[in-house]
Amino acid sequence: MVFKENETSLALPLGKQTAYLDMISITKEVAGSDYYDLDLEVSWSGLPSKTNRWLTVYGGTIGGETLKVDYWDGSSWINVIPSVSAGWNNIDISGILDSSSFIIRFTDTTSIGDSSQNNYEIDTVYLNLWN
Ligand SMILES: [Ca+2]
Ligand SMILES: [Ca+2]
Repeated sequence: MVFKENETSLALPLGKQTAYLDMISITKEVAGSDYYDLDLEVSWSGLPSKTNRWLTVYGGTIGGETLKVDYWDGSSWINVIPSVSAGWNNIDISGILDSSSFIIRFTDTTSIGDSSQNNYEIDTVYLNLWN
């Protein structure tokens, strides 16, 4: 998308021939259809109230692009795992989980312009709750 401002001129005293030309080009870049973006949500409901609350993610082969986990605090997404690694990822969410439901999402780090597809293996995701 290109916007171009029209040529403008300014009336000057007799004998002077000066024209002012302005052209502004604004280019809006739109991502093509060949970019890769991950946004996978997982939710729990009917959770019991327990003293200890942990989120566990077991990763298999993790692609080169960083995989993150965010949780939903009721109004926005807050990061809880900055970079999921292969093997066990155990996160204490005792100070986060305070209701009977919990929603997380897996996201990658680059969406617009990412033409390189990555694969992630997540073997299990669970909440460990106990007193
Ligand atoms: Ca991506
Ligand atoms: Ca990628």
